Amino acid sequence: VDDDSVVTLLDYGAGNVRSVRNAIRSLGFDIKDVQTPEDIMNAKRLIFPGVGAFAAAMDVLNKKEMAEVLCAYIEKDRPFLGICLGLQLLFESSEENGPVKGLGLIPGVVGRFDSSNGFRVPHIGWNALQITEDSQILDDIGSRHVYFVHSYRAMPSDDNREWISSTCNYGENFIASVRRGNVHAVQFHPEKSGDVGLSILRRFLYPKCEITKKPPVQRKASKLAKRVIACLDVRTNDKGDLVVTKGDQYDVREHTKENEVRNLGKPVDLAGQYYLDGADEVSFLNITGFRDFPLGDLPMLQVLRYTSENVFVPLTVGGGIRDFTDGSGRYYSSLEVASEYFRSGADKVSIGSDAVYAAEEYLKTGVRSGKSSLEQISKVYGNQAVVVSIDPRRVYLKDPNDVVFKAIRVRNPGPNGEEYAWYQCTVNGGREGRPIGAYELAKAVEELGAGEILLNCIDCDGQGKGFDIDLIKLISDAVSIPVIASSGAGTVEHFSEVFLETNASAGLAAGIFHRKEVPIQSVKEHLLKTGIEVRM
Ligand code: 1PR
Repeated sequence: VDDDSVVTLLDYGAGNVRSVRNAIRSLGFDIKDVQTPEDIMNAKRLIFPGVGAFAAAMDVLNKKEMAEVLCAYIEKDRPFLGICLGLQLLFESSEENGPVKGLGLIPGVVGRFDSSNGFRVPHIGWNALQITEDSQILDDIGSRHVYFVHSYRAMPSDDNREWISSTCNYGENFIASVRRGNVHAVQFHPEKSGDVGLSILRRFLYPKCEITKKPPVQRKASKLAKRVIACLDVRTNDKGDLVVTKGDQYDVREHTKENEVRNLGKPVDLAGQYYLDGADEVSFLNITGFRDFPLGDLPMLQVLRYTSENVFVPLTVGGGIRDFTDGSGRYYSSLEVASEYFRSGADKVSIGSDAVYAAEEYLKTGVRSGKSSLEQISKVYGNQAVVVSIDPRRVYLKDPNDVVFKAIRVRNPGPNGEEYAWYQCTVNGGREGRPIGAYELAKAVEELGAGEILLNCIDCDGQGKGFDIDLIKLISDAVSIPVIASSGAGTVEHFSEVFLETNASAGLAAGIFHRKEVPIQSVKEHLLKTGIEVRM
């Protein structure tokens, strides 16, 4: 293979870099993996997509005797692109489980975002950048948004000013990218930032390429954009095909004589279409995962692999993440199940039923056992990689003191004029109610390590009458991690309503997108007109 079309990739095996590989390949390059320190020195161009925790990454670099070589490579001004942790490691040290010493090429300490000022940590989502004049790889992007997911950040100072090529504001101005000569590093994820991200990678790989688009005029202030997420509920139909389905209040069967599972399309095709339509994220929920073991469900892994080849925004997958013993007695931990999902292209996993059991146990004992799937996966892959999906059902009450769970006054009274309700969590796709409320669950899973909450509502699912604003307000005010509002979207106004009246970070919909009733672009245009920042 011609050296000119090869990218050397420093992947030390701590997580999923499949999407970086896919993005590089989509730009016409082959990949050579670093096996030895010499491979770094011989690289024509080196990409370092740091994943996992700072200390673990430094440990691997030191053990493999790559830290010194990497510093030498960078000091020689050879073409380098660090991504996310690949930027942070260039600094002197990090406070992540530390202080831990870094490569020390850039003055400064990497610290945690301060969540006390009302900004949710992790910082997940799309932001525009303030770009300095001399950014080179960012020359195409202007005020367009890029995708971040991180809890730690490096701050600008007089000592590192000459390195900074862009900053981003998230409660404070932090370093979004650095550049010196041929050395670049970005805190955000170009491989997950749609066509903008691909154009950044392209400019790194082809430094002499012309600017493809005239960047739009720089806006004054940019906030974290509200995300619009397309969700695909996936299951095998009675013919054995994996299909995208959609329920009414979780009932996915047609009410005809055949009683078939509703079939709204093919998962990979629809996901690809939603990416092109401007979805900020795509979620797959394997809705029968609670009874079918997902690693036996190879088509779902295949769906992720194929999707991640062409979809360059974050992918979440949920369903069946739990410990499991198969027919032959082989035991699989939930961590193995999640790892397989990550290896196949998922950026986040979503846990439903198993998180309910974990929260119940935690509230009963008051002890974080560390054994739940939620705790184990977030320990290894980080909080930002773990979503908890809540499937609550409204239970109306005359008197809020009738239950021990958090009950609230609801805007639409119940069938017998009840003015209050609590939101009972369910497991197994809504089939079984559990003795825990959505409020109690949300707070517990945040403490157990969830990085985000996907908040459904069985009563609203598939109804097209709008999100459950009471529930979403309750939960998004109760936790400091991002909350995705889900269930009930029927019009573009439902999205502005949920963002204006609650602290939700994202709005998710399924039915209206599958049935092509409301295009994603219309939702975004409406939000923009309403003064809500979105990625266009
Ligand atoms: O319990 O860890 O195996 O996870 C199972 C996952 O599958 C959970 O995330 C659960 O929400 C989901 N699930 C299980 N059964 C169903 C079902 O519909 N029968 N789907 C199901 C949940 C809800 C949303 C839906 C929104 C928006 N679907 O994902 O997409 O309500 O719909 P809309 O815009 O059409 O109103 P585990």
